[in-house]
Amino acid sequence: MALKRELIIIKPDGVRRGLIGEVIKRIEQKGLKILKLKMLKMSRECVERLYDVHKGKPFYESLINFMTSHPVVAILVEGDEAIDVVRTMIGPTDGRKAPPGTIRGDFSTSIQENIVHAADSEERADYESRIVFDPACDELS
Ligand code: FUP
Repeated sequence: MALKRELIIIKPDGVRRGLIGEVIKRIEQKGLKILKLKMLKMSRECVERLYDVHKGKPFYESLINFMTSHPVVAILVEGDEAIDVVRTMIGPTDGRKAPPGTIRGDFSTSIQENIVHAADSEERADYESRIVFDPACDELS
């Protein structure tokens, strides 16, 4: 058993569309343990840190604007191989290609507005958790 921690963010579209409960239900139903959970409105600077690897890409500005447009919900979970388990549950980035049964496959037809973000490694989960659970990153606090 390889116990790992994964960071999930319910993106502005997921929150606006009333899918917070649906995403949390799926996390709990799967058997992942929720360690931390927080609603926040991310500052631009913190979203830029979150998406540092995408800086300079054509979709970067649009992505930053979208992620700062509305509150999000950050969820830190723990479970056996949690990174792989969560990435499988959410499906591929493009909601149009994500298979039914995945969160993106069931609720999105967009690449950007695809309901959830999840870190792609343990290192990134740790890095991203520090950002989203930092009170300084939350414009609601
Ligand atoms: P994922 O790890 O599945 O969330 O996807 P990526 O890290 O590849 O993408 C990060 C964010 O950039 C996602 F919100 C989707 C967005 N994106 C675009 O908007 N356009 C693209 O062409 C690729 C990614």
